[in-house]
Order: sequence, then structure tokens, then C-alpha cells
Amino acid sequence: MELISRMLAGEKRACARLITAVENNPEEAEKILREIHAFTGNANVIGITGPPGAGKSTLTDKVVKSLVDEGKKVGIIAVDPTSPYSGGSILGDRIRMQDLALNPNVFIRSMGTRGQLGGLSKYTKNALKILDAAGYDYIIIETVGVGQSEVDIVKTADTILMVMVPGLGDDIQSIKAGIMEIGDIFVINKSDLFGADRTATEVNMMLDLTMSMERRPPVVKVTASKNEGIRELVSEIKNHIDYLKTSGKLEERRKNNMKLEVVELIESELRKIVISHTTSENKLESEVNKIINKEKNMYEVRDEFLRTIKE
Ligand SMILES: Nc1nc2c(ncn2[C@@H]2O[C@H](COP(=O)(O)OP(=O)(O)OP(=O)(O)O)[C@@H](O)[C@H]2O)c(=O)[nH]1
Ligand SMILES: [Mg+2]
Repeated sequence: MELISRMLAGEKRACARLITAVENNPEEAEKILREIHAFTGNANVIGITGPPGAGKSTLTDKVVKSLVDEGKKVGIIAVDPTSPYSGGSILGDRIRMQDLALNPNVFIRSMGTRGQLGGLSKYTKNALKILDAAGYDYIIIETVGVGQSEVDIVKTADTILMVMVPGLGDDIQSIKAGIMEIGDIFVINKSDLFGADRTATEVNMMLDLTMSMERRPPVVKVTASKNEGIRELVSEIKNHIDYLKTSGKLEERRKNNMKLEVVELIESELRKIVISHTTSENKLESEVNKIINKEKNMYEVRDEFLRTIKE
């Protein structure tokens, strides 16, 4: 496909068109993803998550600028859980990242979650694969930390930045241990505001209490809006990437995620088969009636159903 060769050559427009194709057309998506598979697996994927308004986009903007200054190519996927739409940029992000968007080494895409309740959709993962194949050195996924997105980001990103802000106070105690455990780097943003030191201390204490000490995540104070602390943060990101590579954790993490993805792929195909059988034969209702009337139990119905699928 000509579009793919242009994308592999690093053409931004070709990237954008492929992402749109992958989002809108499942058959096209599979064709594209099959073709680009061999070129994926090289990008460092960074997830930036945290509460609404914590400064994730501002932080992303500054981190990306720092990486671009080193000559790196960076892709950004901003996931908006409130929007079912994709393609267009979210207004706030567009303003904050306006000058970045013009940089030939930066690609920005905003995506909705398509009703997956804040989770990352498969479209996010597919877009990621395209940017990976296109040769972006770093790909940053920005998600608002609402439940499912935090769980999903672990399955997608190599390095996870948990962004926090001063003044969380007692709230910090209520942050679930599970959420603390997914952060690879804790970022206290808005350190220009009162209470940043206290928040940092509290996060440090929480980490000391909850983490197994295989690797103690660093806590970095930054003021994204003033570009303060960004150099330290970028260096912690690189430390984490080095740690993942030298410890074998990167390979392990990616292998586990790949297993999940393969199972998901098989499950979704099986679901299609089940749906086509139950609707086309319109048998489901009469079977359910039999269950209700105690003529059959649901396990008998299941087994009979599976037998017809296998035939
Ligand atoms: N005081 C202060 N304000 C900041 C800092 N960083 C960002 N902000 C402000 O915080 C507000 C939210 O910033 P965003 O970058 O849009 O935050 P976000 O986390 O991406 O927001 P959502 O994507 O809507 O969840 C903006 O008004 C920023 O100017 C900081 O370091 N200090
Ligand atoms: Mg944002």
C-alpha cells in the first residue's frame, strides 16, 4: 500500500490518514496492521495520567519540547474520555500544543474513547502501532485518570507518569494502593502552589508503605507552566527506560501485554460467531423459555449451542 510506504518514510499526513483508516474501517485496519507489524516495537511508550486539570497537557508539551530539542521524534495521543469523537483536536490541547503541532518531528492526535468508560480503546492501541512503525522515538499517551484508563494504560505504556498536584490533602490517603502501584514515576506538578512539599512527602510516605522495593519510583516536583523540573523529569524517564531494558522487564511487560491482546482478539472473533448464531437462528428466545419452564437448564442449552457452533 502506497500510504504505508509514505508513513514508513515518516510522512505525517500519511500517518494521520492511516490512523483515520484504522479507526473507521475494521477490515482496512487489519490489513494495515498486518503489513506494519514488522516495523513496530521500537518506540518508548510513555503514559501520562492523573486527575482532570492536573496539568497533564502542559507537562506533555514541555516534556515533548525537551525531547524534540535532543532531535527525537515524538508522537502524542491525547485520549479524551468525555468525547466519543476522534480525529479533531480538543480545544484546550490544541491551544497548549499549538506550536508543537507545526514541528515536523511531532505528531499530535486526539481521540475519544468510544464509550469505553474512560478506558483506552483498541483504536488507541492501533494508532500507537502506526506511530511506532512510523519511527517515532517516543509516544506519549495522555489520559485522564478515571478508573479504567489507569488499568488500561498499564497494558499499553512502558513508563507511567502519575501526575499529582498540591492540596490533595486527605485525598491522598484515599488514593487506592492499586493506583499507587501502577506509577513508575510520580510527578508533583504545580509546585509553584502552596503545599507541594507536603504532597511530595505524603506521596513518598505512601510509596514507602505500599511498594515492594524492587524499584522505588522517584517523586519529581515540577512546575510545567514555567518549564521547571522538566530536565530532571526527562532524565527520570530515561532512567526508567534503561531499568526496563537492563532488567528484562521491558520484554516481560510487552510479552504479557501481547498475550492479553491475542486473547482479546480471539475473544472478539468468538463473540462475533456467538452473536451470528444466536441472532440468525433466532433460537435463543425459545431456549430461554425452556429454561424458564424448567424443561432444560442453562448448561444443557450452552452445551447444545456449542455443539452447533463446532459443526
Ligand atoms: N500554577 C500552575 N498551573 C499550572 C501548571 N501546569 C499547568 N497549569 C494550569 O493548569 C490548568 C490545566 O492544565 P492542563 O495542562 O490542561 O491540564 P490537564 O491535566 O491536561 O487537563 P485535562 O486534560 O482537562 O484533564 C491550566 O490552566 C494550566 O495553565 C503549573 O505548573 N502551575
Ligand atoms: Mg489535557
